[in-house]
Amino acid sequence: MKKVVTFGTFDVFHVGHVNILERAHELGDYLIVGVSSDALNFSKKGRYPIFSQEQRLRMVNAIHCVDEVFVEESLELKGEYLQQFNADVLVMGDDWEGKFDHFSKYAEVKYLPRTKDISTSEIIDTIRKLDM
Ligand code: C2G
Repeated sequence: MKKVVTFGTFDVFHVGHVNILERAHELGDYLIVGVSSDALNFSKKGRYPIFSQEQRLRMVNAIHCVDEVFVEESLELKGEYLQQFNADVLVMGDDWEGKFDHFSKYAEVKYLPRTKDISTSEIIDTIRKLDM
């Protein structure tokens, strides 16, 4: 069985997230998703996600092509996670192109094109600007 692992925050879940999860699943038989913890997000972006890690884990886990989810506590632990899950493929969006090549000793590293014209930060901005 070919195992695929991917990572992300998946905050304010949108169709770009669905697209990458479906394409990641197509690269193997079993898709495992590491969902960034609230603390990891705070350390990276200086703010907490809109949805808590429990909610984000539940939403990602509810997607039909996702077989398993876990909490990603640190960006640096990717090698450990890949070994722990016996991963064959690591999938990331191409906004991370080249950043995780050194994990190719644990799994084949593939970067998939991002879906154009949609992002969590743009959605948050649009909602903020709504005149309600
Ligand atoms: N994505 C995409 N198209 C978009 C938006 C996001 O393909 N329009 C992809 C990203 O490339 C990523 C996944 O969806 O592979 C999750 O996106 P984010 O939640 O923004 O993830 P990020 O905060 O970049 O991940 O180890 C990585 C960390 O977990 C952070």
